[in-house]
Amino acid sequence: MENQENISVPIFTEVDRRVFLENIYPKRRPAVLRGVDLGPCVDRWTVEYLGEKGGDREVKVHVSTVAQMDFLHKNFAYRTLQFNEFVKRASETKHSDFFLCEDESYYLRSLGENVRKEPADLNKQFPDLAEDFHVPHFFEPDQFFSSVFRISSCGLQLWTHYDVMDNLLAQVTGRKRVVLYSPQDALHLYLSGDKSEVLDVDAPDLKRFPDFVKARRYECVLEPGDLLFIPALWFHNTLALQFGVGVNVFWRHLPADIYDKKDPYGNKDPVAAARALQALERALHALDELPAEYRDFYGRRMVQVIQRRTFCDDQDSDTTLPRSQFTKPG
Ligand SMILES: O=C(O)CCC(=O)C(=O)O
Repeated sequence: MENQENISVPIFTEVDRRVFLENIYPKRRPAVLRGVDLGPCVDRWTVEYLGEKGGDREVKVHVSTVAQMDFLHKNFAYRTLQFNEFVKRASETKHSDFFLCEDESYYLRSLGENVRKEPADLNKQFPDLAEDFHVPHFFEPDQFFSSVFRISSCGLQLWTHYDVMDNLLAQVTGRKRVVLYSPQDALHLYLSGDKSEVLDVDAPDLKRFPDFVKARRYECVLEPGDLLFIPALWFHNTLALQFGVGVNVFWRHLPADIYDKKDPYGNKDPVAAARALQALERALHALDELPAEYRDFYGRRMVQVIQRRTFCDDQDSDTTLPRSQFTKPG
């Protein structure tokens, strides 16, 4: 694709808690952490072992007949399978038992016990497998939000989206390509909520999405045993280059009361942001009372005010505290 260079996500080795907290975390940029001890899972998690230890508990999985899953137009189906059967099917390319077609692909994003209320936690849903996975101690325990299985058939791609928590994505087995975009490039990603409408990040439809080329593309290929730090709000798109098993651990970046309490997925906008977005809808509704020419004029003025008051082009600025806690009023 024209005009789009890849920026490689830096790879750090010999990362311990101190190195992470001093050199990586404050930059608020993605980083691959190679060689961190993830525990015996890296050697143990074969298809057979996962099936045996994960057992026959039921999981709700995505089933897709195409490589690029599209959440906005729902080009995949949700089906329920026993975990051991799911792992077996996800690891093969042709299936004797299938839902839609014999070469369908599978994806699991594990969920909490009470899907609507509780975040996923490997320790609760898969205690025997959780023992094999050592969560890196880079964050404070009270920042922990959820730990989520990400198990994917080879070739399956997950839509570009952001989450509101910091994320350590552990690629335990299999290789995975991850493409990322900065939150500062949000305007070029054609967002619908937390997802980009641009499905094919490698060959985007530039007639529909001409500004997509302006988004700076960051890329890395995760090897088995790698951890990827995805700071909150960074967009990511994953492509399983092989059948693979990952675990992503979400951590709160901000004080707990900033987040929506009814958010088991870690992707609902913080309460203040949701309020601001609702207020914007109300403001736009008020402009509807005016003719187009006036709407245009006041719309432009509003954009300018928003830009002046919120944009912060300095990537290294301190985003660890809400703005009101470090800007002088007035
Ligand atoms: O690894 C994947 O398949 C997706 C990861 C992801 O979207 C996440 O960790 O938020």
